[in-house]
Amino acid sequence: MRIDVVTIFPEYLAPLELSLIGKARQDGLLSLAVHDLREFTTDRHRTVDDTPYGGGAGMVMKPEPWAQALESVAAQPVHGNSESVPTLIVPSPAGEVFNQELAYELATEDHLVFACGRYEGIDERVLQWSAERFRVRPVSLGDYVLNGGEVAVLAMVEAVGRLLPGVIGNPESLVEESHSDGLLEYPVYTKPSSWRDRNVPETLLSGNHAKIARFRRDEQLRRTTERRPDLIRGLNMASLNTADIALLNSLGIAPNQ
Ligand code: 6GU
Repeated sequence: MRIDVVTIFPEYLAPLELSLIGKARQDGLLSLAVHDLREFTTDRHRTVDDTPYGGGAGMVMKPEPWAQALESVAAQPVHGNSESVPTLIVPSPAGEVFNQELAYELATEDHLVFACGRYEGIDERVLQWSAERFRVRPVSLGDYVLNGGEVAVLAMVEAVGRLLPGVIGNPESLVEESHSDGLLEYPVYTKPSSWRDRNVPETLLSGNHAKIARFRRDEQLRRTTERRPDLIRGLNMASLNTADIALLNSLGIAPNQ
């Protein structure tokens, strides 16, 4: 996969050289480039913003530097596939909400471009114009406001990058993590089995693998009911077995049908 990030703060993306994503880049599993939007300005002051038409607070990012930057990254060939349409992700609190399902979808793409807005946002015409060469997706991390898209890009690139083939040594660890089956992850414990008068749940020491699997599943359902009732409401009934439904009933939840 190729990823391009356009930003006025390239240094903000430095952590993408570290850890799992940094290693994936070194190993050639991910080709990632960060571009300074100001490199695509032509005036002496390298201006990227201006006042909003219609008035109001703050500044708006000017269209022309964005058009130059996006044309430049779209023109760079992506190894393996010259036919595919790159996806332009525009981080914005006004976007669709990013989740694990979207991370899986984006992980199948050949070329992702992230356009980091600052100030009050990017001139809307850039998004319309971009639709001619990109699949454009405004994406939000959740219902709160960041100062710009850079921190959101760090989160999204990590969530997508770890799903690329070969990035995580043991792909089994992707199977049982939070959100992979619509539920939160079960709690985990390690040695010692007794620590400051707190014991690891007995079942986990039993060696009975069927009982352990049931215990963990119950804990997932309990935790998700407590912390994320919205996820329980959204569960696909076909993913629940008789024991799951019994546990949910014991928590006072009668799954639909
Ligand atoms: Cl993706 N961008 C910005 N600027 N603020 C946000 C966000 C994104 N997601 C939540 N808040």
